[in-house]
Amino acid sequence: MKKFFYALLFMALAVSSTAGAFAPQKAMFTSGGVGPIAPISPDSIAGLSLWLDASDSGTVIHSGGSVSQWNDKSGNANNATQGTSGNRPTTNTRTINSLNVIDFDGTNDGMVLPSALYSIPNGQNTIFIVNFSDVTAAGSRQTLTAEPSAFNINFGIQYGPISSPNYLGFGNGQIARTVTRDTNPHIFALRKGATAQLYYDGGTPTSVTSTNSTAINMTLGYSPSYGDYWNGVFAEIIVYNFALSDAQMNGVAKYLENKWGVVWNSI
Ligand SMILES: [Ca+2]
Ligand SMILES: [Ca+2]
Repeated sequence: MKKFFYALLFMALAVSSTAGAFAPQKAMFTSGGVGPIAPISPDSIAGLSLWLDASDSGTVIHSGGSVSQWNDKSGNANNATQGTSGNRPTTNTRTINSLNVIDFDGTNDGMVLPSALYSIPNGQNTIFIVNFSDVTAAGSRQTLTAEPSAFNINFGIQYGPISSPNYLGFGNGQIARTVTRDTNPHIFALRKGATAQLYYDGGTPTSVTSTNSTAINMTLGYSPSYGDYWNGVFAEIIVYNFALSDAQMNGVAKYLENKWGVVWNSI
């Protein structure tokens, strides 16, 4: 009987070690080991700090399509808001994969996130952003942004030229990678542990040593110091307060892939 117990224990340990350092998701066992990646719902992983989902109409508060508040589904009520009517993005006019997205005009549209999130850049975190850019020309555009001080962006993902190439950037040039701009929706992701890794539709990241600092602001679609207004749409934004495992990254990305018809190359 004892032998049988140890055999079971060994099997359980073997299964959990192949699934990575974090608790495996239930759905991961449905493939029977190595196989297709199962989607992971964002809120099934502890440490979810922000979850904005444009396809969930109950979370988008608007008047005539003008969005004053985009409610956080993480359970933390970290809702994005915009008090000035001319600066509000638009809902119910555009879609990705037949699902509603929020349209930012590239001129003055942006949303503000609450101070409860300001500590997130001061440690480990993971960000996913499903978006579509209307512009392929040069010009820096902000997705999710935070500043530790004015004119010093330390968190989030920029899209634009740092000098001449198009790039995805994290921080003030802390990560800059050349990407080919196109007319497809994409998944931008950042995983910040001991190193900060920037992903463009998954695959091989661009990495730098992480630095930490508390933010004085956090915004969606623009930088309070620089402007850099996003011209295009946001579909979904997910932020965790720790660095996800590879398996967790791939699982959350699979959820986004299935939903929005975007592509994620497994990491
Ligand atoms: Ca506007
Ligand atoms: Ca536009």
